[in-house]
Formats: sequence, structure tokens, C-alpha cells
Amino acid sequence: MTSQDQSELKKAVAQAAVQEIRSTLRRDTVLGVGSGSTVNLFVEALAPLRDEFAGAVASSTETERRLKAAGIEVFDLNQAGTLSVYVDGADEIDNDFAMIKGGGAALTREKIVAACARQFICIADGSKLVRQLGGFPLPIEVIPMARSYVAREMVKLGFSPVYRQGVVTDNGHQIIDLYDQLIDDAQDLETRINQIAGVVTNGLFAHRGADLLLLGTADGVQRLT
Ligand code: ABF
Repeated sequence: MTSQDQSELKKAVAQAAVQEIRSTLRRDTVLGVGSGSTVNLFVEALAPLRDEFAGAVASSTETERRLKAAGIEVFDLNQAGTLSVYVDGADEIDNDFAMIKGGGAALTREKIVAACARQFICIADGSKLVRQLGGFPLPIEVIPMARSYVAREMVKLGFSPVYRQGVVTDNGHQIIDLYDQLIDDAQDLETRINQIAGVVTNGLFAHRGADLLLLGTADGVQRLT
């Protein structure tokens, strides 16, 4: 598949997500909006509806910038309370709707906003659906002084950790990516990594996965629940 084809699929799922939520929008609705290239297309598709809802909480400074540029008001999550819906992409998603996220380094805020939402709608092109998670490197956001320690602990668990050089997250932390390891039990691994001192978040979204997947395929957008 060419990158142009993939980008058409992303555009189609972004538009499908707008259609999905459109009827639920009220004047006081605050949406949760994720990060990444698929979400950027969602923000574009959402812009014409900006007067039909209150605004959005962003999962990254980049998304915040794009929402504002689209004329959509951005709220602080602490003021917004529970969100009706969170729309975000994924790097990989399996048939249980567990995901690997964080390729764009926004995993911590994404997980926080997802936790505050009643419904998580994942928008992804067909290449993201996998039988087993782990083909895409699993990110871990770490407190900088703990980076080497966390990496050593991951080696003990059989992973190959690589420091994502030059990347500082929106929260001022660093990222380690775990390569070349298919994941057997995503919920268990999510919990175990989180227990290591110095870990802020890991990119497994297994305990709180997606509720609905809009998947862009050559045959159209599939709505999977
Ligand atoms: C975010 O965007 C991430 O958690 C994930 O890394 C990424 C998916 O990116 P894209 O939509 O550009 O494929 O949601």
C-alpha cells in the first residue's frame, strides 16, 4: 500500500468518527482528542461542527495547537470532568481492542484523557489491526534519572530497550522503546511495567482499551465493537 492510500484510509476513518459522534454533540459537550496523523485529520473534519459543542481536551500540546487553529476551544481536563468520548489513533490494536500507543510520545496524556472518557473510539487504518501486539516498539515514558534502571529491568524481562534519543515528552520525561517481543498477556505486562520505579506510563492500553474501532480498509470503513 502506498503512503497516499494509507492517508486516504486515515481520512476516511477521521470522517467516519465525526459521523459517529455528530448526533451525540450538545452545547456543553467536551470531547477528548488524541494525537497523531489520523487524529489531525479528525480535527480537520471536526472543525466545521465547532459551534455544535463546547470544545475539547487535548492529549498533547500539538493537538492543542491544532484544535485552537481549527477554532475549537480547548479545556483543561481538571475543569472538564468526565468526557463522553475520547477519539484517538493507535500504533497497533488487537482483536480485544488492546493497543500499543505512544509512537508520537504522547502516551501519558493520552492514557489520562482516555481514563476520563466513557467511550474510547479508536480510529486507524487497516495496517494497525494485528493478531498479537508487539510488532511495533512498545514505549515507556520514564523519569530521566530512572532511564538506565528501567532499561535494565526490561532486559531482565527479556526485552530489548532502546532510548529514544533527543525526545522529551510534553511532561519533561524521556522515552524507552521495547523492540522485538510479541506480547502474550497485554494486561499483565501493562501492570508489571507500571510497577517499576521511575516508570511514568507505558504504551499498552490493555486495561482500558478501545470500545469501538473504526478501521479504514480498501473496502470502506469497518465499524467494529
Ligand atoms: C497516537 O498517534 C499515538 O498513541 C500513536 O502513537 C499514534 C498513531 O499515529 P497515526 O495516527 O499517525 O498513525 O494516537
